[in-house]
Amino acid sequence: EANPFSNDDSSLESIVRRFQDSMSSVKRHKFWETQPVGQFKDVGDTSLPNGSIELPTPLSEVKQEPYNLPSPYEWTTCDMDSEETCTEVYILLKNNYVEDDENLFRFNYSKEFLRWALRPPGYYKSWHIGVRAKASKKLVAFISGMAEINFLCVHKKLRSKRLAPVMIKEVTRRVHLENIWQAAYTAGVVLPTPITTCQYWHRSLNPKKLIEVGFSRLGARMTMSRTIKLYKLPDSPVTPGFRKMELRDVLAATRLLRNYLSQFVVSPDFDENDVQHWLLPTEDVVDSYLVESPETHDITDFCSFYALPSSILGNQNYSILKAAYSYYNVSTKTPLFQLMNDALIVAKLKDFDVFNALDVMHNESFLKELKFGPGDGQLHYYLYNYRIQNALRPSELGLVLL
Ligand code: MYA
Repeated sequence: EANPFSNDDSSLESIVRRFQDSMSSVKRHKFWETQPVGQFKDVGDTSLPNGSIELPTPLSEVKQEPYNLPSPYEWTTCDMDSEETCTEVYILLKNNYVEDDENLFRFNYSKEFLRWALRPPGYYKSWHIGVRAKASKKLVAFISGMAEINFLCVHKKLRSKRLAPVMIKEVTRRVHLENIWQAAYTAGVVLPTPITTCQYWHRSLNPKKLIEVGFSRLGARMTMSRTIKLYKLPDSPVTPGFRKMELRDVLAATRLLRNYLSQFVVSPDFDENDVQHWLLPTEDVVDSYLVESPETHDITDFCSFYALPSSILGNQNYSILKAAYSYYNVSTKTPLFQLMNDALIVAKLKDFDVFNALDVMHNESFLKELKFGPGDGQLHYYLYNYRIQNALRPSELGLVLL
């Protein structure tokens, strides 16, 4: 860090101010302060307009060559159609991706999941960016873009070497080359500046295992058998006409979703191709159910969740935590809490240990009633090159990223 006294602006006032800045609890972000994102210093400045922070430049002015990496490393484009490359990405993430604060669990996205998440309609291969060690060719870092940015991962042994900023700049360059100037991303860390901060809630499905692996704790004045009874669910869904989504439902589901999502301040603009890709059930990756009215055969309600297991680190008895994550849910006839109760029932039948949901969209209305408990994890949502002056409430957000 620069010496706060080294600048030649040496009025007492500015020395004091710079000293205070250097000591202040507001973290500096050497990289993020250079990027077109809402800056902490601008929070509350109502004179700044909502919308793009930087205007698009002509494509010919976008840097044509990749950014320079530190010399031991080289760029690689990860071909997710290749079984071998997909395995390499899978292994990098399995060993180095996101952990909880206590390092008990680490996300373990399956290969099938990665192929699904990284190859939606119209995806760009060049946005699946890897970094290899030149000498060994080992894959040591990854970042991917889908206009949402995800799976930023640097091998544990290469942390804090400022590799992440180069990777972010490189993915930005490749997105710009496709004439796209905005992106969405989420992170567990606070960066300049979240558009909203959401909380994870967890509904135990297999409380005994969750307690044994340290995911949850036995409540005060609770025994194991009372806890198991508390979380017990019916053996099958209760809503008449509740069934798995099929290919023939894509049009009806798209209509339902588009209509529902249009009420949120930030939400995806799904067409039928997107719905077929993102919501049509894929074994062990994503599951969707809907309610078909037994009388009219109209599709009136919809719920979905994706499968994201976590590795359990250092437990003798269990190695995998099976978690389902609430995705997009729409209720027009069936009360949302009843629809989600049916989602819990089918998730339990599929042997998930826990059902997770963020407090986005209308989720808050069912969380407590359905015995979800608040987690300690927070998830911050960000937009790149788009200012929203007033932070949103989680319930104003209609977007779930994987
Ligand atoms: S979120 C998941 C992120 N991955 C993990 O948490 C996995 C485990 N951790 C790691 O692999 C590393 O710790 C990572 C950082 C790779 C995260 N998002 O290289 P460094 C900033 C954004 O020395 P490392 C996801 O995938 C940090 O504040 N920036 O650090 C969405 C500092 O900058 P500044 C982050 O620890 C990703 C700089 O990096 C994050 O070795 C969205 C330090 O770099 C983070 N999660 O590596 C990316 N963590 O000094 C942005 C740290 O300014 C996309 N940093 O504070 C932006 C849109 C781009 C497209 C635009 C198109 C128009």
